[in-house]
Amino acid sequence: MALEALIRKRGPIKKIGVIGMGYVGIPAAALFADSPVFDFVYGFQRDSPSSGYKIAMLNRGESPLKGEEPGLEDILKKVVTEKKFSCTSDFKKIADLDAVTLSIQTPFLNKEDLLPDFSPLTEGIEQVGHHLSPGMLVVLESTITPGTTVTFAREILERESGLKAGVDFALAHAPERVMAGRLLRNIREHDRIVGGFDPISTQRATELYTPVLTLGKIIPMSATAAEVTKTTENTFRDLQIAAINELALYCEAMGINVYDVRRGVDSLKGEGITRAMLWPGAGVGGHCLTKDTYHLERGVQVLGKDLLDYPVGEPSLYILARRINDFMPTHMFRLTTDALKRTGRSLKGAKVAILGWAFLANSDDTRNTPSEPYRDNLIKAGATVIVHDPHVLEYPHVPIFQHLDETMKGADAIVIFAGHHQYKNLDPDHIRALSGRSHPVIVDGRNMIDPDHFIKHGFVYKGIGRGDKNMHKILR
Ligand code: SAJ
Repeated sequence: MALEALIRKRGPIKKIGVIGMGYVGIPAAALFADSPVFDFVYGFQRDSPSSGYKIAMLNRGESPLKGEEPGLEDILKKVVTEKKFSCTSDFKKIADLDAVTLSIQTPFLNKEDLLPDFSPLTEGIEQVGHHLSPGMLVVLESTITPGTTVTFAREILERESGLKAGVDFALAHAPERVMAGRLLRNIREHDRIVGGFDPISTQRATELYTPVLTLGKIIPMSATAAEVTKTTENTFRDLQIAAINELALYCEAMGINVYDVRRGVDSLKGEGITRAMLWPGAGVGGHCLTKDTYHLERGVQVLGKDLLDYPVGEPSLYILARRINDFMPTHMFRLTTDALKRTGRSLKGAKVAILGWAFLANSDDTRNTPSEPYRDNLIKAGATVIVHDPHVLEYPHVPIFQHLDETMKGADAIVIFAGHHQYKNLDPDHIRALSGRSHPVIVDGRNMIDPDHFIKHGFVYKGIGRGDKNMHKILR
């Protein structure tokens, strides 16, 4: 029976499964369950030692997610009380459902060979395949390499079920666009890219997501176009950050202030005239921008193999952008070394205080933090390093201090890596007294302090993009 007839026979989507109770799956399941359009939602979670605890928590209407998620626990308590949602590790229940979404992380094993770690996602897809029934809709929400839905995922589903995509079941990719702290709002208000294996799959996936959107609209396309859209969103952001980082390095070399140039370029307004002038900084961390470029690159290598026309011998602009952003912690190391040298000190035996371990300002998220390679280089050079972060309480093998003064006692250099608001009003006199040095070094990786304020108090200043200040006269 053709897919359309199977779907018509099954009727509107009523029972939904969400696989992967993480920061993507939990709000998705809660919003599906809270919609009057749907009857019931199962949240599927492996009962593993590391995350099995989530099952009982979620069935009590409690969120296992760290950090504030406005409204999430209220909705969870509501849908659990109304018996519209329950969390289970019994994947056999998939067989009774009309639609299943998979929100399982796809980190990279290592950046060198662009091989994503698909094992957790594979296990989830196999589970769905085992219990797939005719007329069901399967949607992948994880960020995946372009081509994954219509090849890798489809092959597993067809092999495990004996059914065929586009004939017996609908298959789509609807990438998540959620950011911690705004999960529910993002799902409701962002437009939702919905990419089907075929038009019928796109239509069925549109039926699934429309009820949870408030301001957001559905943007239909093919599954592969949806995968390229998602990875491109972050690739282009990473590219824009690399562009301003490279400009900052140029401005330092030319002795000018990158923020003057940024303000100047930004002043060019008018329709159709856009310059995405983002902010130069000590580096790019997180689990989105550091990964999605490699997904896109791998996609074009696999899908566009031998078909890609590109300047011979030239590296991918996007990979080069990654290299520039990953160079920024190295540049911070150079700035630190040069600043210490200006007062006759070397890194060997110097005490360096790193302010900020989180990869993002005012956050406790430390994934792929640029502070880490910088700290590794300092230790290799024989420096003593102490790390401060008001939001990060612990990190494997790195002691993190929450008391700022403690961190700066006896420091030869203070280096700002995260734009936490605590670092906006550092007092030069106080820090100088704590450091006990006549000319302490301060390196500003996030444009948090006023250079003159510190230079006047005898500091040796270096700042990303501050070519106008980085060779200042040492006062006092
Ligand atoms: N960064 C800069 N300069 C900038 C902006 C960011 O150096 O101008 C650095 C940050 O310090 C951080 C890294 O880049 O180390 C990433 O920052 P981010 O603001 O992009 O935050 P992420 O990594 O959490 O990105 C997420 C992405 N959201 C999803 O994938 C759903 C991204 O698409 C969003 O654009 C971004 O949040 C956002 O705008 O908040």
